[in-house]
Amino acid sequence: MKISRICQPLAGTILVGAACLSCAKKEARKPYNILFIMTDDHTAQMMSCYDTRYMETPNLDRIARDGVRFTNSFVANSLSGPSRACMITGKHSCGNLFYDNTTCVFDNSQQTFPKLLRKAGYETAVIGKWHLESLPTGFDYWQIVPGQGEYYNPGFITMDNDTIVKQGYLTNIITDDAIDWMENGRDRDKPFCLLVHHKAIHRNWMADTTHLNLYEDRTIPVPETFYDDYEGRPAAAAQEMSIDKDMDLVYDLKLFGTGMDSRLMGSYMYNVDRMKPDERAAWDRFYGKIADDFMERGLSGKELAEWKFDRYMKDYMKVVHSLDNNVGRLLDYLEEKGLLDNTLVVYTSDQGFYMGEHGWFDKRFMYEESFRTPLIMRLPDGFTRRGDITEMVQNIDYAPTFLELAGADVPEDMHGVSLVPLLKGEKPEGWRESLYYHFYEYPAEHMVKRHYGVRNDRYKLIHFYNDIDCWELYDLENDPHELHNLYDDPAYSVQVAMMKDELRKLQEQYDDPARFSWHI
Ligand code: SGN
Ligand code: CA
Repeated sequence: MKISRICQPLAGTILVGAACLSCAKKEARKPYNILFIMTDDHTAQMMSCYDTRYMETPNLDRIARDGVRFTNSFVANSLSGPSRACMITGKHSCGNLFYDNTTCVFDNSQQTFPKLLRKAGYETAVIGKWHLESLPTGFDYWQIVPGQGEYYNPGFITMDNDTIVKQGYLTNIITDDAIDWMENGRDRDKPFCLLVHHKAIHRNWMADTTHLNLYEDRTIPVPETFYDDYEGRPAAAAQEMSIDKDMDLVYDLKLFGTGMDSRLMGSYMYNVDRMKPDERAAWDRFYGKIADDFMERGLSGKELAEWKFDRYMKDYMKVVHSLDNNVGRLLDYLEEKGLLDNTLVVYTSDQGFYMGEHGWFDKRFMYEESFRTPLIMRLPDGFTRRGDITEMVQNIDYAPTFLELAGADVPEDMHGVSLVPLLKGEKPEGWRESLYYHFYEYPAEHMVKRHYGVRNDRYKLIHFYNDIDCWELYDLENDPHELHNLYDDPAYSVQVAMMKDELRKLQEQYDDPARFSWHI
């Protein structure tokens, strides 16, 4: 898809007539800035603009209230590195060749939207989590955390490939650095595209010590599907991401000092040993009480599983709280500096997450909670669309969106589609009716089997492959929690065939070699 400029500069020409006057007005408009905030593992269930059951996120809600909320936003591969590669290239994993977190290094010589924006005259920067293994390219400025990053007194890799340690809590530091770059670092003669990419809310959900006491008085009911038995879904049964069985009492739930053994003790110690003495004292005081209480209770069975769920939710919420505050700081900065109305502010996550649904934490599956990702935007002047956008969108769409917004061409080989027409309130004809998904990281942590699939507004078809050959079909209208696999139900043979056709079509369209490995 090519975007052509409607208005060419007419140097030295006297403009007469309404059409030309509006043309001249458009040319006078300053190019839009882009502030792209992305978090890690932040799921829509934990944002009050999407879901009011659990917690309040007033600053994120500000973005949605003043702008738009996508209600059908998805990723292409629900894992950090791959998701970031899809986002930055506008291509599915089969197109950018970054399939998983464990074996891949991103080929940083390939085409990405920051490189194209730079060519179009933008100043580009990324601050925070990167997770693509090779160093960032296409940025005028970058400062990234190594790998997953550390919550406390974290390391950063600088542009001269040095590792430095900064003092403080990571979510605050990333925001400080982002504001500092906007204020002092950038070339003010150019529009900017700044990627603020947080480690929060990634495992093991370590809150800022100043927020430890939040949410402690809340009673949080387990979700409806917490006790899922995975009947008819062998791949779902095979995972290792159960709150009950796999969530670690020391590393994840911070029950240190109880004499309890933990496979992840080293990881826990690595993280808490980074704290300054006052931080560590506050931490140990808070979790020490919880550990004492836990030991006294002597929980087992369902009670233990629900206790773990409750602690997980509370820790996660504390980390979100900090994130929400820091998003507020960024919005305030833009407002104070008069930049807000000329900036597209995007908030999303690298994928969704399970908050106890199916009994899980983590992501990876093409089931709704982790296939979806939150997406809200505050729109700059000239974009009047507000409220919900219900079309199916995917993280491969961000790259073409930013390019179109910048007035740059969208390369033909990008798989994604610009969201700009949706942001303008148009109802573009022929909008996609189905989405493609492919997850590759197996065998690996959490043991979610490889799978690809297709989803339309009613059905979802998934094929788990590799050391399993298992198909699943869900009727999302009648079974929104995806508990009943209809694939072998003769009453659904027509839907199975229809979805297989669609899957084949998408695998051809995106040139995914997986299309050669199965037969109808
Ligand atoms: C780490 C976590 C996993 C998580 C992956 C991927 N383990 O390995 O629980 O699934 O990251 O997450 S931990 O013991 O290191 O916390 S991703 O968001 O980066 O893809
Ligand atoms: Ca993630």
